[in-house]
Amino acid sequence: MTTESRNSINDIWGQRTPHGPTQEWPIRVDERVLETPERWVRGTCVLCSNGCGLDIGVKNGRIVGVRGLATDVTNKGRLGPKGLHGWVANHSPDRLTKPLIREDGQLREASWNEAMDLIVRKSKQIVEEYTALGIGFYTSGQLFLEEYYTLAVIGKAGLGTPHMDGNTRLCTATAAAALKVSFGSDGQPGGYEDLDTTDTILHVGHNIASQQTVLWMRILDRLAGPNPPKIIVIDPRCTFTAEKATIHLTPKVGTNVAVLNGLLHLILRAGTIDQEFLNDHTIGYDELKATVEKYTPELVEQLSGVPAAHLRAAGEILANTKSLVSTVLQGVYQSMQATAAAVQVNNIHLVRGLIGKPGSGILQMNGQPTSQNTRETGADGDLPGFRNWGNKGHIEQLARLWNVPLNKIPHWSPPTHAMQIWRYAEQGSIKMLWIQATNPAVSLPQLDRVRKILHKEDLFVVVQDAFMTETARYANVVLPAAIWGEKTGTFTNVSRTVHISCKAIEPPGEAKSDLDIFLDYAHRMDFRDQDGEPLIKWTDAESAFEAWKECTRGRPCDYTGFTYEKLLAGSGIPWPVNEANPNGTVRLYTDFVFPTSADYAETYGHDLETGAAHTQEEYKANDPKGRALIKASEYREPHEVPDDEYPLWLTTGRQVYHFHTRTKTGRSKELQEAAPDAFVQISPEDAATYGIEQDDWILVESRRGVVIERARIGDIEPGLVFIPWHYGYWDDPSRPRAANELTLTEWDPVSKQPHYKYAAVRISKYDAKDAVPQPGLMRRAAQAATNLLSRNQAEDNTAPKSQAQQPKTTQRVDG
Ligand SMILES: Nc1nc2c(c(=O)[nH]1)N[C@H]1C(S)=C(S)[C@@H](COP(=O)(O)OP(=O)(O)OC[C@H]3O[C@@H](n4cnc5c(=O)[nH]c(N)nc54)[C@H](O)[C@@H]3O)O[C@H]1N2
Ligand SMILES: Nc1nc2c(c(=O)[nH]1)N[C@H]1C(S)=C(S)[C@@H](COP(=O)(O)OP(=O)(O)OC[C@H]3O[C@@H](n4cnc5c(=O)[nH]c(N)nc54)[C@H](O)[C@@H]3O)O[C@H]1N2
Ligand code: SF4
Ligand SMILES: [Mo]
Repeated sequence: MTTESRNSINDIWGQRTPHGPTQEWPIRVDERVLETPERWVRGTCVLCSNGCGLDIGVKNGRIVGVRGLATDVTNKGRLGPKGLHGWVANHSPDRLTKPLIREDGQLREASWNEAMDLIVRKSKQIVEEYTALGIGFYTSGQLFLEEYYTLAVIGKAGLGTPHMDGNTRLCTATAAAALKVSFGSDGQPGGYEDLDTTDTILHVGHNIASQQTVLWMRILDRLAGPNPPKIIVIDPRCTFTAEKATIHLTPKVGTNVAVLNGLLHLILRAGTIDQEFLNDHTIGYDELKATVEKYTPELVEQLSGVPAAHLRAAGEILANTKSLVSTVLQGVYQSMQATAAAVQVNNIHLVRGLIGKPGSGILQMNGQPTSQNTRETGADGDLPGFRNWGNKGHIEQLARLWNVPLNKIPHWSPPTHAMQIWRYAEQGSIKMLWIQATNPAVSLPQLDRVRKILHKEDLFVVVQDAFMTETARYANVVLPAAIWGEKTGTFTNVSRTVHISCKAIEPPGEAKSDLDIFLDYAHRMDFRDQDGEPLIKWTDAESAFEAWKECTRGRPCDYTGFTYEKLLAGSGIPWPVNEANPNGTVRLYTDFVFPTSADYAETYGHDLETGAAHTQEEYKANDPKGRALIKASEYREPHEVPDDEYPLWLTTGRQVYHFHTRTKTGRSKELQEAAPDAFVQISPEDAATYGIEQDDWILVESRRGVVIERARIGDIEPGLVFIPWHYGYWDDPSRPRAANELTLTEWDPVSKQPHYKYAAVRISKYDAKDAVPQPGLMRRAAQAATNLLSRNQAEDNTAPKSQAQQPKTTQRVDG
């Protein structure tokens, strides 16, 4: 019998528990169990970056429900719809339970020994013939810290390949880049606690109401209490978040820098800058002043479409507020001038001195639950412990720690970013690509290209996942992974708060944790240190964590004061945790000293326009020595803009009920029924122009591909269409429907994050039965549909399912 504290599908955020700036956020425990658990095991939700503490209810070796952890600083007991429902995927009957090996074009079951032996033979052969540069790793923002660190050491000190990055490149590379540009290192300056007291909240390209539902509950509770904060939202769509805004600015996609420069212009003009803070703690203000001078509200209106009066109203709030929390996410990170725009948000805080003080903080948001750890451990294009690849001293620290020769660790250039790894695989210099916990055949831009790469005969693809994803179908070897609830590990949320999540049940069949898979690989590859001892000296999650702690000593993300025991004590704790801060650190930079000095900084900076990296010498010549860096940027037009042929803008994003490619949420009956299929959201004006009615089928075409979706009309600016990108082909291969068929292969020059948030498209009404096939068009649609499945499973299925088969949804357009 299901017991739930609320129906989170209909009531996404639950009852208000109002609080004012002087009160603590009250406790409210959310729970959903299918049966009464025999025991509760400590866990943490992995379905977004919020990191909500919870208990996993277990009965007869199965998960039967979850309950929010009342003592946890992050959520005080609350859980959102994904947290309350997503765990059912653990027991889905279609979990992968055995390794698979491709033989004669077909995947067949194999033993672990056989599968790992094949991977090891292949690795050795490639290293021998082409060096370790023939091997690339494409990892995730969804493994645990201990797993990433093990992988990072394997890649950097075992094999010695620079080709390792995560899907975090698609997700939070810009968060890291913007923090490095302004403050010298990754690490969020503020904490969630600042939301409890702040006067103003600025959300830029972030639909927090849908994407971090529990953090939004915290804000809703402020709005319901005394002295509520003002809220400014910058988003071209009318989202759930925008509904609550004091001021909602709706710029054209890709114009964030114009809008933010306009806001800076208004703040400077108001004369409310903190001159003393600027003099003592920053460098670069004069350049910013000169740059934003010309971004008058009138010019910004011309560039972005935001009415001058709206911009002025937002500028007035930002110029006068006594405290400010800003959150930034994909509407910035995946849009034009990503890093440049994210940095302008940092600049708003710096010019007003609103940083390192209670109620003032910047959350350059994360999206995935553990993407902070991909970055910390260097399993992405960074080095472990926020070290600087251009600083020889930092490489020496790692060489000493791992006891390997300095030159074993690739540091002659920055680690290869994901988009380049895929390019190398396309070109053939990467011969083996090991993909873990990510589903690029749905999540990367320009899917037709991605499928072709995965399909290449000379690319050996290993996929490590819990399900037979669209990507796994292309693999040469599939490794069945244990997931959340089936393994122990730690991870860090966007508020720098580290949580532990424990093993509650056994994984299905022969599935193994990613940590055990990596350890097995290291053992079989016989990686050694300079003394001939095994390179990887740990054997389980806790010993991996202990090893990691040493790697962070003295770095901004100092973990040395953590233990598993401390993490189990009842709440998450924000790093740094060390001798000086045994109970963690809610807010960074309270002394206004930033990690920018040349010997400490994680980066020597980039030109925001071209992405060109500065050298150590250049940086040292003007060592900021602890001052924050103010970097200005001119607005540049997006790379692809609507024209006669493709007259509309496309943007893509998420819905509240699904997580990414739905491998978990799509297996929850309740979540899937709440959001059963993709759609294309269009304005009433455009619907009238094209003669389109609610729920009509629409053909959407870009220069790269086509999709066929149903129309949802409303809550969007004319000229813009939106498609949620959650829907691939594992549960419906009948029509091209993945938004990434349409998106473009371009990326930000600094963060290298791809641009998912704009592309030029055209739309037309599509009737599967009556459509007169247009030459070219139908061929492309047909080709797209047949390419959707794998080498061995492609079906010729060119038209959408009949309309009767498709569930009609009456639900409002989700923000
Ligand atoms: N329910 C749910 N929650 C999630 C996830 C999920 O899949 N589902 N995924 C998690 C992950 S990994 C991430 S990264 C986050 C993402 O969280 P968000 O960034 O909030 O999600 P998106 O919907 O991708 O994009 C946010 C908004 O950007 C707007 N936008 C598009 N183009 C522009 C632009 O040029 N400028 C501006 N200012 N806005 C623009 C879109 O209209 C959209 O509302 O969510 C996390 N939480
Ligand atoms: N058009 C468009 N595309 C986008 C975006 C967008 O806004 N628009 N957003 C981008 C963003 S921000 C992100 S984060 C990416 C996400 O894109 P993906 O990472 O491709 O999406 P997921 O569905 O989360 O894939 C995670 C996979 O890991 C598996 N998995 C879960 N837990 C484990 C585990 O413990 N071990 C292993 N081995 N596997 C596990 C899941 O079954 C799933 O297949 O997509 C990007 N793509
Ligand atoms: S807000 Fe995020 S971490 Fe919290 S319950 Fe929802 S999905 Fe899980
Ligand atoms: Mo993400």
